[in-house]
Amino acid sequence: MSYSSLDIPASGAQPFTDYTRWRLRCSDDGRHIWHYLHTDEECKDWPQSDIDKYWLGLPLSTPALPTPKDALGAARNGYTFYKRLQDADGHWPGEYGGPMFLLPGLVIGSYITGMGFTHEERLEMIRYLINLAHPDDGGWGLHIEGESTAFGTALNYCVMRILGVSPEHPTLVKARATLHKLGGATGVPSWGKFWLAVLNVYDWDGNNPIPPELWLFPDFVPFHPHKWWIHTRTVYIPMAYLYALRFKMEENDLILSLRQELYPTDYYKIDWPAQRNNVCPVDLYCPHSRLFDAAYSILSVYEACAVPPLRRLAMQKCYQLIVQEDENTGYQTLGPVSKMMNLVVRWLVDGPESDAYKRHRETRADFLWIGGEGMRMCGTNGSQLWDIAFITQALVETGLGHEEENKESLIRALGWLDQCQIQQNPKHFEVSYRHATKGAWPFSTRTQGYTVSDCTGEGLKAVLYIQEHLDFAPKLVSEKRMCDSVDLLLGMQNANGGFASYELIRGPSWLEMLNPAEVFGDIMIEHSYPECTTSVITALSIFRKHYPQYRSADIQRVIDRAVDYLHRAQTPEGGWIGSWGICFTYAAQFACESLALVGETYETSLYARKACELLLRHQRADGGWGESYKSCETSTWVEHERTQTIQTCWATMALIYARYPKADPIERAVRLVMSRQHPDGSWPQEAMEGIFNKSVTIAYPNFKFSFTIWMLGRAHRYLAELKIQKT
Ligand code: LAN
Repeated sequence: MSYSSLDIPASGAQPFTDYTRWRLRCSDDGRHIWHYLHTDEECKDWPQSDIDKYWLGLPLSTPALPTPKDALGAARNGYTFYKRLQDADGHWPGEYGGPMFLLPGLVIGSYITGMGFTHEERLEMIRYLINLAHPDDGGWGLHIEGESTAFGTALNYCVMRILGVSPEHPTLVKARATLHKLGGATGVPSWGKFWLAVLNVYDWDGNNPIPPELWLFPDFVPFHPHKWWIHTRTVYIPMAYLYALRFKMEENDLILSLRQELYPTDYYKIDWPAQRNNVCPVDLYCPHSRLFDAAYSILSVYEACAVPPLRRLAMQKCYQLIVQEDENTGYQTLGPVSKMMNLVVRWLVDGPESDAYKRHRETRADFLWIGGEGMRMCGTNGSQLWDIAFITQALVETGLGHEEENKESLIRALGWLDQCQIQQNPKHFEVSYRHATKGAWPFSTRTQGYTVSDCTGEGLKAVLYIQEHLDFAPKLVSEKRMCDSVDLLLGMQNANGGFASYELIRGPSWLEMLNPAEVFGDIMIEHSYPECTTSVITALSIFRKHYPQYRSADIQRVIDRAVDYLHRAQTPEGGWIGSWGICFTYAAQFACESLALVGETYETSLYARKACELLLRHQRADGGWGESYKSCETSTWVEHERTQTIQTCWATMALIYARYPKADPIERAVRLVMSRQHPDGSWPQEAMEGIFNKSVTIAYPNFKFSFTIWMLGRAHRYLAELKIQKT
C-alpha cells in the first residue's frame, strides 16, 4: 500500500479539515473514537457537543459566571464548566498526548501492514507534526517540550513522508537539515533503529541483538524477561520476533528515497555494525553500562551461531505471548508501542484477512486524538479511570457533590466507576506472566484490563467517597468487590514496603544496567514509587474507617511498612521524587495525604514538617509554584520559567493535608489560582503535567479541573478552620 502524495500548505496554523465536522464518540466501557462527518445531513443528525468543541479548541458558548466571592465559589464555577465535559456515560474523556515517538510506530506499523487512514486523519496528523516542529530548528524531540533529537526528527520525518508530504515541503527541508546536523538517522536510539530497520531504511546489522531465546530460560533465572518491567518486556516480545526474522518491508520508491534523505552520507557505504552503539548525544539519557557492552558482545557472538530449532521454538513462544496479550486486552494491548508491533507480527503470521488484524484495526482508533494542533497518538487508550477518580473525590471532599445540581453528575460517575472495576483475572493469566486483576481498577478502561496499584487505590477511594458520604448514592459496588480490591492491594507490597506500578518487583536491581533503550531511565524492572505507595496507604486507611472488621491486622501491617518506606524515600531536603507527575509538588501532595491519614502532620511529624518547609522555600512571590520537567530528569528541583496552576494546587494541598498552621501561603496560592480562572469557570492549559521513565512528558489536561476545584474547595474549608482556631 502507498499513500498518494498530498499538496500540503506550509503552515499548520489553520486546520486542514473542517473542524466543525469532527465528533468524539464514547462507547462501551469508555472507548474514545473520533469520527469525521462528510455530509451536512450527518452533521445535522449528530450535532457537535461541548465536549467535541472543547477538545478541538473551538469556542464554546459558555456564559460568564458570577464573579466568585471566595475560593469555594471559584471551585463551584470550575465545576459548572467542567460538568459540560462529562460524557453521558459518566466519565470525562480527554487527550493523552505528549510523547513524540508514538505517531512513528502508528504510521510505520500501519504502512507496513497496509492499514490505511482516512484522508482527514492523514491531513491532521501531518498538520500536527508541522505545528509541533521545533520553532528554532524544525526538528522534533522525544516529547513535545523536549529539544530536537535524532530519534524524534528521523522518525517523524518518515511519518510525514509516508503520509504523502513531499521532501521539498518547507517543514521537511528544515527538519532534514537538523537531522543531518545531528549526524543523521544512524544516531537514533535502539527503538528508532528497530522501526527504521523494519521500514527497510536502516540495516538490521546496525541493531544490537534482541534474542527471543531469553524467553526459553527457566522462569527462576534472574534476568528472565518476565521479571522486567511490564512495558519493557511487552515491547521486547514483538521486537524480538521481528528481529529474529530480520523482517523488513519490501523496497519501493519511497524507501529508496528515504535512504537518501535520512543520512548525510551514502546509505550503501555505512558501516552498520559500527552503528549499534551510536546514539546521538542529544538523545542519550541513559548511556550503556559496561555490563551492557559485555553482555551484548556475547549476544553478538551467539547471534552468529544461533541454533535454528531453538530460535524457532523461542519465536513460537514470543508469538504465543503476543496472541495472549492481544486477547487479554481486547486488542488494546498494554500500550501504544507494543500495540503497533503486535499488529505487525499478527499481520505477518495471521494475515490481513484474519480476525486479529481486523481487531487491531478497530482498536487502533482508540489511540488517535484530534486536538487544536491536529491529530496525535495517545500514550494509552485514554486516562479515563485516573481522571474520574480525582474529580469525584474532589467533589465529595469540597462539598460540591452534595449540591443539588451536581448530584446527577456524581451518580453517573459512580455508574462508570462501577463498570470499570475488573472483576476477574485475565483470560491467559499465569501462562502470560500476568499479575492478578480481580478487584483492580485500571488506568484507562476495563477492557485494557491491567491492574495498576495506584489506579486501584484511587478507584477504590472514589467509590468509597461517593457511596459512603453521599446519602443519595446507590451502593453499586458491593462490599465484597471492595474487599477484592483490598486483597489485591495487600498482595502488591514490595519487600521494601513500597508499591510499584503494575506488579511486584520481580527482578534484581542490577538489571537496570542492561537497559537498552538509551532514552529512558529505570525501565528494566518495577520500582517502588512514593506516589503509588501513598495511593495505596490512603485507600486502605479510608477503607478501614468504613469496614474496620475486614483484614484489619493485615491492613495495619501493610500500612506501617508502607509509611516506613515513605519515610525512607524522603530526600534530605524534605521532598519525594515524583515519577509520574512533575515532580516534587506532585509527590508531596500524595505523600502528605498519606502521612496525614496516619496522624502525621506539621505539628506532629518531622517528615511532614520538612515537606512543608521544602515547599515553602519554593513558593514564589506571586503565591504559586512552578517546576520544570527537568526536576524529574535530574531528581533535583528545577524551577519552571512560569508559575504553574496545577503544581500550585498540589503544593497547597500538601500544606493543607499537613495542617500547616499559617494561613498566608495558602491564601496567596488561592489568589493565584483564582486569578488564572476564566470568567466561564475554566482554566487555561499550561505546561505538561505528567512524566514517565524519567525523560518523557505526558499530558493530563483534565488535571487543570480536578486539582484546581479540589484545592480551592479544601482551602476554603481549611482557612475557615484556621480562623476559628485563632479566635
Ligand atoms: C502511565 C500512565 C499512568 C501511570 C500512573 C498511574 C500515573 C502511575 O502512578 C503508574 C504508572 C502509569 C500507569 C503509567 C506507566 C507508563 C505509561 C503507561 C504511562 C506514563 C502512560 C504512557 C506510558 C507508556 C510506557 C508509554 C509507552 C512507551 C513505552 C516506553 C513503552
